[in-house]
Amino acid sequence: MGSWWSSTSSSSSSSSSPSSSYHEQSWEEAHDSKPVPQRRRPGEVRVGVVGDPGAGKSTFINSVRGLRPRDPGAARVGLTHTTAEPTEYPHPDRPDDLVLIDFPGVLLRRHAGRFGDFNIGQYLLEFGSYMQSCDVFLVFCRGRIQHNPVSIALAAHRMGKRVLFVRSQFDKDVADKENDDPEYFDDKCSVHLMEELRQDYIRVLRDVGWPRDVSDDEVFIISGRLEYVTQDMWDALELKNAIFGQRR
Ligand SMILES: Nc1nc2c(ncn2[C@@H]2O[C@H](COP(=O)(O)OP(=O)(O)O)[C@@H](O)[C@H]2O)c(=O)[nH]1
Ligand SMILES: [Mg+2]
Repeated sequence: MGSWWSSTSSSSSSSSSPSSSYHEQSWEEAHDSKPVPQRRRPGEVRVGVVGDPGAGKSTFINSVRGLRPRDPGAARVGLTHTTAEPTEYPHPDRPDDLVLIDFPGVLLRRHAGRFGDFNIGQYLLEFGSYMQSCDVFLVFCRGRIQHNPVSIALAAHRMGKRVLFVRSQFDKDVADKENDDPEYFDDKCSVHLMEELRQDYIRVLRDVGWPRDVSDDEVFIISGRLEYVTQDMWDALELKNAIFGQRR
């Protein structure tokens, strides 16, 4: 049985470069892409943060650094702003050897003279080298994991990188649940919801044919806002520890 993305890619295999799929355009072919990563320092661990625009990547990076969006040195966040180029931020507790890299969200661009939806080949053409410089990826999504973040995650996996999945904006999930099913919280709390969403997430990844079993401790359910990250709400502490504990 073909996996979800192999059937997706074969259906798009008639498209021509540069809109060719990931399977036609390997990252090696694309590795003269711009921009180029900063020079790697000895022993440095590089954590790439990828995913949908608006998933909360920049917000989370700011929060790990103890910054609010408008603080000096903070990554720009917002409902319309999207990061245009990979941007490196030193981890506050290991500024010399741990770097968080805020990647642009999925691209929705006109290219090759036609309207283009997200194209992993194009993404790798632009950011493949930068991705190659990372040791581990945090794949962010808001809500259920979707096609585009899985495509980026798969590309990272095929580069031999570690991949961790982050479902962000869980505070909004809780508010939605309160609205949709108020009785749920009569005898349950947000931690129950968190575990349900984690199992659902793992099930979706299995169903789409993710190449290996994903374990509970590879899926993090968080809110990336500063107050939740500083108070270690939900999986914030586990995620911070996972980042901090990464080795090359
Ligand atoms: N409620 C809530 N809002 C969030 C969270 N993370 C990000 N946001 C908001 O979502 C929007 C997009 O966030 P941003 O960090 O710019 O997303 P990015 O494109 O993935 O970098 C901003 O308005 C943030 O304030 C979260 O965990 N909870
Ligand atoms: Mg951003």
